[in-house]
Formats: sequence, structure tokens, C-alpha cells
Amino acid sequence: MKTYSRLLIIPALVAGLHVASAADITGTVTLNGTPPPEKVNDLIKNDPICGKLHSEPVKTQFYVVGSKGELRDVIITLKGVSGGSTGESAPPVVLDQKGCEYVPQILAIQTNQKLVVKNSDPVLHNVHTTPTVAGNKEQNKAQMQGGPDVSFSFPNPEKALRFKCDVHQWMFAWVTVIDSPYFAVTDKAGNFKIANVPPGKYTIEATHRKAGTVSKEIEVKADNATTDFTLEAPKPQ
Ligand SMILES: [Cu+2]
Repeated sequence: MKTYSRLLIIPALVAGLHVASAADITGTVTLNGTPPPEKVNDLIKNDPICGKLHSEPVKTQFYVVGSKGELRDVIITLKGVSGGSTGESAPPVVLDQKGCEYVPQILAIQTNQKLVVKNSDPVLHNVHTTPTVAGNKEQNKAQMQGGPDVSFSFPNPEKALRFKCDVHQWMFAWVTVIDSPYFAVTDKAGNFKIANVPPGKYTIEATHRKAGTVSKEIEVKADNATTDFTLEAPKPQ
């Protein structure tokens, strides 16, 4: 009995030490310059069912920026950190179909993490994955209105794996699959947080689908680390 309780205590101590020595990386991503105007999606407007689901014109979401350039939808990763995916046990990530659009349109998940797709619309969608990395499966799942959720997972890392709907040709989502739990996607305030990063020196990358990628070096010690990024809007033509 004595030996048994000692065995239990040691892993608890090790786990406690591990958490104490890991730190969060936080920061903000800002877009410098004025992004090109978003385009109105006339296809949604002219669709007899989808058009009625919107009272305002639907626009592309290429650059979602705040008043000070705070940039949403930027994927922050630690370059060269692979392995250690906890995707199989991580909570699922949810992708909704609402107003005949994917919500959100930019996501990141771990390898083997479940991605649950919902249909909140009064219309049939089909969820068609179009991976380009071998081993990640192309799948095409019809989803009736009010139908059950459908789920996906991918075993291999892939940047911007495209999801599309063959019923509505404008519907796309871009899912980056990462072989590690150390990543984040910026919110509408441009903020991100990568939690519980082990100490070490890293190259941290910020990637936006339209504004491209910038990277920096960062050292994580016992304390939390902060780093901000600036991406450039395209020059007006
Ligand atoms: Cu659809």
C-alpha cells in the first residue's frame, strides 16, 4: 500500500513541475496600411434561399481589421516544433455553416483533432474537404437542414486545407492542421495566446492568407513572453 501511494505522488509532482515551467506567448497582430475593399457576394444575394438569410450585403472576409489595424484570422505557429500533438484527446473545434457561409472561415486544428461541422441553415450543404497533402483524406459529406453534425480529422500537417460546399460555390473555409498544440489564431482584437509553451528558443511565425507571413525569434523562459507582429497591406495598384 505504501509503495502504491508513492507511485501516485511522483507523477503528480512531475506534472506540477511541468506546468510551472511552461509559459504563455501572447501578442497582437496589426495590419499596416489600408486593405483593399472587400467584395460584395452577389451570388448569395441572388440565391433564393441564402439571400433571404441576410439583411445586409455579404462581403468577402479577406482582411478583417479593427479601427487601429487589429488583424483577425492570423495563424501564429512555432516553426519547427512538431510532434507532441494532443489532438486525439483535445476538445473538438466547431465549424458552423450559417447564412450559407462557413463560420469561421479561417481555423487551425491539431493533427487528429476532431473538427465538428454544424449546419445552422434551413438548406442542404455538403462539406467537401480538398486536402493536398498525402494521407489527409478528401471527403464529401452531404448535410441536410437540421441534419446531424459531421466530423473530420486529419493525420498530417497541412497549411490552409480547403473546405468547400459544392451546392454553394462561394462557400470556403481554410483549415490549417498542425502537428503540435502550440499555435493560435488571432481574434478580432488582433490578439493571440499560445498556452503552456515549454522554455526554449523558437521562431514564431504569423501567417495571414492574404497578407503573407512574417517571423521573429523568441525565447521563452519561466515567465510569460510577449511579441507583436505587423503585416503589410498590399500597395494600392
Ligand atoms: Cu452550402
